Amino acid sequence: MTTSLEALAAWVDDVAALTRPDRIHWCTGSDAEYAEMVRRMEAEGTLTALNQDTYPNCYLHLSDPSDVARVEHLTYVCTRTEADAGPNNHWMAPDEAHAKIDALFEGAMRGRTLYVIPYCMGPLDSPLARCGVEITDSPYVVVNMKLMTRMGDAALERIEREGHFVKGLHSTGDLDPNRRFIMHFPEELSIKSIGSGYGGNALLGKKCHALRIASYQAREEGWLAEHMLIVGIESPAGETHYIACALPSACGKTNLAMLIPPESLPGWKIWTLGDDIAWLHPRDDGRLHAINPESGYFGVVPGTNARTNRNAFDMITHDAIFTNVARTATNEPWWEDKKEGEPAIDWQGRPYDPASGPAAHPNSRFTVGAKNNPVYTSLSEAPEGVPLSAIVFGGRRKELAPLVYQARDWRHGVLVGAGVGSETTAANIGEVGIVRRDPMAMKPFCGYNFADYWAHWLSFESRLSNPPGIFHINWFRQDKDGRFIWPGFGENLRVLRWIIDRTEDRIGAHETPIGYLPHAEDIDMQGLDIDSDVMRALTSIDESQWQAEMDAIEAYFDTFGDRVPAALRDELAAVKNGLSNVAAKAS
Ligand code: GTP
Ligand code: SPV
Ligand code: MN
Repeated sequence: MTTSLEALAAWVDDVAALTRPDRIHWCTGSDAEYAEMVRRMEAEGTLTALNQDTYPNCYLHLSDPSDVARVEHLTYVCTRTEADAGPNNHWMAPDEAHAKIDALFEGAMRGRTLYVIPYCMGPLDSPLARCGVEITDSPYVVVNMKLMTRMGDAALERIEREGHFVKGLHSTGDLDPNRRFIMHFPEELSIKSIGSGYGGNALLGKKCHALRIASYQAREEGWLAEHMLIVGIESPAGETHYIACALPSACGKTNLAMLIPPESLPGWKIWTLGDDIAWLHPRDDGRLHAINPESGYFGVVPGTNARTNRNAFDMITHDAIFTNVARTATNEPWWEDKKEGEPAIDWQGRPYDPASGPAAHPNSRFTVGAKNNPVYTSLSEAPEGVPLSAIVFGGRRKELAPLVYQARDWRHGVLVGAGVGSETTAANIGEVGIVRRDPMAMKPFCGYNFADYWAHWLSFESRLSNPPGIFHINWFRQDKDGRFIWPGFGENLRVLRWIIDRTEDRIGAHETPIGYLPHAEDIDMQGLDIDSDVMRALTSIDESQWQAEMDAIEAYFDTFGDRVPAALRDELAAVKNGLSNVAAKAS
């Protein structure tokens, strides 16, 4: 036994009896252990060293071609009653789910090593952090968890002190999609995942624990677990505001969290606290505070270049793991839009041939520790987190949604979040580019019924005397030829400035039925050449398109029946009413 905690030792024994590994390894989290794992994977051929002169300590992993993204259709929330999981989740009765997945775990680790990974989500000394233990037979999971979480001895010490932890059981299995399941048991605080070695399916601290299980715990305990980046924005005068921003998968969180201010806005600084997940807690000061439970990034590679995001580009030139990118003839990693080098070998290890699709998989990823980021701030370790000035929702919408707008108040803000729609991306296996409802960017990640989740969000109105302002952004409007009309990336700082000025009551706005829109002159356009027609399109709304949108949101709410909070229905009715008044006036 390698732990003083009886419950943990017993669980590891039970899992070993079921899965029959050859060996058991308790992860310490040391650098030597990481190096040994890398060596082992190189020996078995599951990790390849990249060019060590230009990309020191960088490695490449190519996953099974059927295993390249999250699998929402195979992801289940197994609460006792189906209604508690809600129409937003796939559901299976807990007994049936355990039986089904345990049958697949039987003997699954024969010939393999069982790794026990104790980890802590959040700073090790934070009262807001929560611990878990992942059991896995994948050394790739071990090295990724080392880069992305506080993992090993220190976490185990805390777990032994507290006496409880979230249980996550993972095996790569045989990678047959017919025997792949990601199952969550929120009432038991446990997760079982088999048949995938990829990202959110396998790194159980991330989406499975820190969002699905944590969102369930957060409702019981009075906080929120959200799919949000956390960023600090320092003005030339030295005033720093913290903003948390929820965007669906592959819609710009990592890039916004480490944005580089354009040269025409001198003196502004950006600090990254988190790029994917935020845990939000009301505190005695009446404000909402945020911590990032993770300590590393699992970020989208394609699109990263020196012009779009120099920080990200530099961050992944050392001590990084790449998954499913291509390689150049000199063994450097390569991806679409890298803007330098040429692909020689594609993400499946074949000689590159443009006829067989992109060289790097569209959902190819990098894994790096947060301290690789040139604009990392040690505030990421602050046990109490940072106070939020604004919460920002958003989506990927080629039409309809303006560049930015502000909700009237908290309640209206909850409607704005609950109504988010976004085009699907390669982060999930399935069709790409279809608009779907993705409330609070949590469609794939909320561990309980969305209607109850919206009620929980609404309850913060009375818990916060000084709530953050709520906003909505869209970087992805397109012209008729499918080109983005907003330059995005560093230029997004202009929008963040407007948001901050609004929360500080420094500027006015144009009131519309959907909320406050910017006066075009209030967005600082110095040094940016954008057609005034384009700016007008980005800062106005088409009322009839918005009427159709509100109808679609209402129809979506209807699928949740009576559980939808009355206050949310009232907010929706008020917006609809406002839109029809405008339409009546116009005709
Ligand atoms: P997950 O890790 O899946 O949760 O994604 P994310 O929300 O962190 O998205 P990320 O920042 O990795 O961006 C995803 C893709 O969108 C990348 O290809 C980026 O290059 C692109 N992108 C990010 N920001 C912008 C922007 O402002 N404008 C445009 N046009 N593209 C952007
Ligand atoms: C996402 O899909 O939102 C991600 C990648 O951040 S994964 O970790 O695979 O969920
Ligand atoms: Mn994400």
